[in-house]
Amino acid sequence: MAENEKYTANSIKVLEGLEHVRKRPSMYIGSTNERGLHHLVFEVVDNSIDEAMAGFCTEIKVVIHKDNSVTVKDNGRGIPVDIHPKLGVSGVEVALTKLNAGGKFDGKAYHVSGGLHGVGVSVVNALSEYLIVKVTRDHIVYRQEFKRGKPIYPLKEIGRSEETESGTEITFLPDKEIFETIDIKESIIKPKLKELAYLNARLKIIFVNEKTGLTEEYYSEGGIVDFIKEIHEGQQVLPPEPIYIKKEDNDFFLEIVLQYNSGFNTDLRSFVNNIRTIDGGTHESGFRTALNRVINDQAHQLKLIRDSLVLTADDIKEGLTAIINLRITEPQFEGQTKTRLGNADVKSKVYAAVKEELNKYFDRHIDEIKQIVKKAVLAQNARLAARKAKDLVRRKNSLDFSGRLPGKLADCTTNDPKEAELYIVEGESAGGSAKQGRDRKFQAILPLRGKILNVERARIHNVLSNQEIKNLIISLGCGIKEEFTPEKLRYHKVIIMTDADVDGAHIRTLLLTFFFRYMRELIENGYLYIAQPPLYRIKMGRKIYYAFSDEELKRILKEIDGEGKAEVQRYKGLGEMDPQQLWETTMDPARRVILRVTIREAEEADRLFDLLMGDRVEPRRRFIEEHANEVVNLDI
Ligand code: 0RA
Repeated sequence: MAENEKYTANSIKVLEGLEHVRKRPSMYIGSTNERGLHHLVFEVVDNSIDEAMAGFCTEIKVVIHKDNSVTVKDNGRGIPVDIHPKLGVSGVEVALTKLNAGGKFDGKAYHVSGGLHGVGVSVVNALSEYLIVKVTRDHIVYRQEFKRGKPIYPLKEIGRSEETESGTEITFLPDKEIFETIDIKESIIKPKLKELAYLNARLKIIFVNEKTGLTEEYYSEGGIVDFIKEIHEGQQVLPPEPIYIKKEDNDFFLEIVLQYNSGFNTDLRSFVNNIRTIDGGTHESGFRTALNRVINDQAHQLKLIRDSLVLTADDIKEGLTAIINLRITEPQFEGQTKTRLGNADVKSKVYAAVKEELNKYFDRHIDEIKQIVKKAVLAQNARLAARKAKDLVRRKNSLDFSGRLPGKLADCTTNDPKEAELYIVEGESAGGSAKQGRDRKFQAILPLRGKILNVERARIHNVLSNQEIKNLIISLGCGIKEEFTPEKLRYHKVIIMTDADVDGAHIRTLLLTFFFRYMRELIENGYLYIAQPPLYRIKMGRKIYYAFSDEELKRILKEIDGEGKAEVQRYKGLGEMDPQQLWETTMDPARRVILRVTIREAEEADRLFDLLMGDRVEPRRRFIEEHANEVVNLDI
């Protein structure tokens, strides 16, 4: 293939690449909103920062012009101007038109890759209405201009600069056809440049905003140590001088600064190749693990705490501010916003480095480790005390009517306890009928899962861990035992409504026992009742009768004898009554019979309960013998 054919083929490829950037800008810069717009600026700045990290650049100037064009100028080596042997164009043109060329053919240690930065200045070029690059090398100044990524003319020599030996200056105007807005904001650019000056000690960054007239210089001799001092300005700190550690080899640079303040928060800021990793990652986790390890080891070695005591991560991080500045060759940024470091090997490398360097530091700073351990112990004690207090409050609150009412409670509309009634109903189906049949103005229904209650009845002593009982306590709102507050009771009639069978009797006994032991006053005040559902329904022609006992059934049948054939239905459970029947027979205040529970009855139930559930075999046997007939009857 002839040279010129090769060149033509290459430039077609290049143009196709830049076309794609313009067609799908979000694939390269994340979005075309304000965020994407500012990525352009940082992309260009990153290239100059790379040059500074490589040790060839000491000064970067960023200018926002009135028309929102931006100039980034550095005094690095300058993008190579010689003709690229394969591509046949200048290095400058390659850097600005070839995707992912990035201008870095030297394989230099840490330049940005992955993430949203690091896509290369060619992307900025493709998304700019125009871009002008000026390169100075050996005092010779070169220039090239582009329009929407395409060169207007090849790189040309335009003169000499006596004061500048080398450097790169790029001016670009973001393309209004691409971006939702091209308003470059000081509030976004300025803090980032400031941060970059801290992350790159002894690099001078000049920021000029011609739109606002602002000119500022950011320069830090101490780097991240100055950074943490600024964060902690005016605060009480420990130790007085921040702890600084550093580890560096061929393709790994790590520096960390840490210091405590008297607050309770943790401020961990990590950066990888100058990019903030807000979602953390392997470098952060390596640091945390090492810090916890070293502080515990030191505390034990120096016998500052007993062997069995472990300071947790929570204890150690309270009031901690730390800045991690990591540079590696091939960072893998993960997550939606590419703000978490994923490189697996980084964790162990950071861990080892921090452990070694921090131990070295503490070996020479005994006073500092003593004070830090003291602070962590204090944090631990405070945390344990706080947890205890919280648990106590929680335990109280769970039985307190301060939170929400249970979902199972169908409450009444009145707020006046004097007229309000609570029906405690055995079983969900009877509960459903009661909800439909009630007068919702003053009658509330709390269904209890009878089976569960019944199975758990033996554990009355753990009654407070039973969800059904908890619901009951919360519904009543008045607390229990010593904390029982009658003024808070939400219903002045509490009515137990259970089936007329042996399970129902068990549950009634359990509830009576509960009230007797936990809310005795409720009984003493005469608020507790037992509903009397009918046992039989007698239908004679169009007339309906209800009988509440066998005697009553006999009496009714006698009375209506001769009027025809009576249909008798025995109710085996509340669930067999429809809502209307339940209302008529058991809930309508005008027609129902409810029995007020006396203390004597509740006490009897409590004794009965103990007798039936307790461990005392002898009295139980005697009881069953004495009441054998009743028990048999109940079980039918
Ligand atoms: C490739 C090689 C060299 C420097 C650069 C790129 C470079 C790129 C940019 C972008 C903005 N400022 C920059 N400064 C330098 C090294 C050239 C050499 O070896 O002399």
